[in-house]
Amino acid sequence: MVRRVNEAKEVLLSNYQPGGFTIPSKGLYPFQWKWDAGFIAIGLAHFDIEKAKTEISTLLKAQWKNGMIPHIVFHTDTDTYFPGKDFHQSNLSKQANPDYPSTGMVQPPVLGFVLERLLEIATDKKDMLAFIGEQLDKVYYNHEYFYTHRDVNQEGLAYIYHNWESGTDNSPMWDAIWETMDPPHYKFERRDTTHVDPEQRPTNREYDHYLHLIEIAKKYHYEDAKIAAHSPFLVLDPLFNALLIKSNESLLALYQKLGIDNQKTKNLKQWQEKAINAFNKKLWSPTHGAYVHYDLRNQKQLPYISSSSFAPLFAPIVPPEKLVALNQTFQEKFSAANLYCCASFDPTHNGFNPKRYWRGPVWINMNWIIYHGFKRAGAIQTANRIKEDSITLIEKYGFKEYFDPRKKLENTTEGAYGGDNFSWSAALYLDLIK
Ligand code: 9YW
Repeated sequence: MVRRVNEAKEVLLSNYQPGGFTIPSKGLYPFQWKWDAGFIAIGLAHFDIEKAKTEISTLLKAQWKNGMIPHIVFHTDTDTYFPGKDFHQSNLSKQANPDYPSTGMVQPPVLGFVLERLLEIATDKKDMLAFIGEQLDKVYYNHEYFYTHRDVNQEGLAYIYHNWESGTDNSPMWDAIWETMDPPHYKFERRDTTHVDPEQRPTNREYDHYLHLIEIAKKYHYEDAKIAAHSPFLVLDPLFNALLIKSNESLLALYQKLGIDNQKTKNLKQWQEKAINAFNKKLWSPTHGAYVHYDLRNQKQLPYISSSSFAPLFAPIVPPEKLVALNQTFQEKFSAANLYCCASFDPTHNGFNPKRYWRGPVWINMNWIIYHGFKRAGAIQTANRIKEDSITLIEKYGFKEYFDPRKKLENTTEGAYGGDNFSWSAALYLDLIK
């Protein structure tokens, strides 16, 4: 198939904004999203290193006083997205950054390993290392925030209080939590469904749950301890915590490159050891042969396998015996010859939906994480399959937001869904073809 390198660059440049950040997709997502910014910077680094650095520094300017980096930064005024800044009201929090209206929640902690990747890509290593030196403590404070404000049991694992914090917004695994809630039927006007077929998006009732969790957080002025005490959604997510552990590892490597050995690196090492132990104790399910989510509010594992179950492969987490079982689960459920890798939810489960958002479709950022995971584990064939499938999907369908895992579709108009010219699909394509 024909390479789409120039198109990928055009997607990123056309989504780049004068404020020094890149929107994920025109119309649909008009602000800066946290984990998107990280993946986008990796793509930009392949052809415009200055923009890659700016993407990160713009995001970090919006950091809260307590170290939190928000999930969306509302750099501009536009009412084409719901829920926007007037709904989230970050100014309710004493910790918020008054100069940057944002949401009061987070997204997966990608910045540590993104900075490490930027250093690998940069040709001028000295310049990039100087940039990293300016930013690294900010990322450290973000990790400190997770371990001091988001770890209710002080066990080394950070909780999320909203499905949007997971990045995997409407995964079927949240259904078990929605069943414990009965939120009001809110009156609101969805904006996403004016851009994308509602069949490919969450339902209105799902949005009631999403909004209700935010209302609870707002009631407590986004104070973490109060949210932890009152939110019906309190989850230890294997994707989120695996990326945090991976980023800890990257921060330590980068501090070492900068010749820094201090209290921060000591703390990182301590958090890391505790986190890896707790991860394997609490998030491993022998029944599933995979890592799963843990519902802290109801004190039980959520019995579902998803692409998040394999994210630990990307970090120094998985011991040899678990690696064998995890690989077997992956081969049995996710690598069927009639499917592109990797479905975002267990394709053998009846909750699997190949078209709807995080309930089944392939996402390029998850593929990038799992590809690096299998590579790290030495499973090169599987890693290459994931890489090749990602490249094929993009070359076949373009830079869509998510892709149908089924190779044979009844209808030829199917295959790729959600937003068009989606930034992280373009960015990570540029990285994967290297
Ligand atoms: C939303 C921006 C975001 C991603 C999320 C993805 C989707 C929708 O788009 O969220 O309204 O926030 O689920 O992971 O960061 O690309």
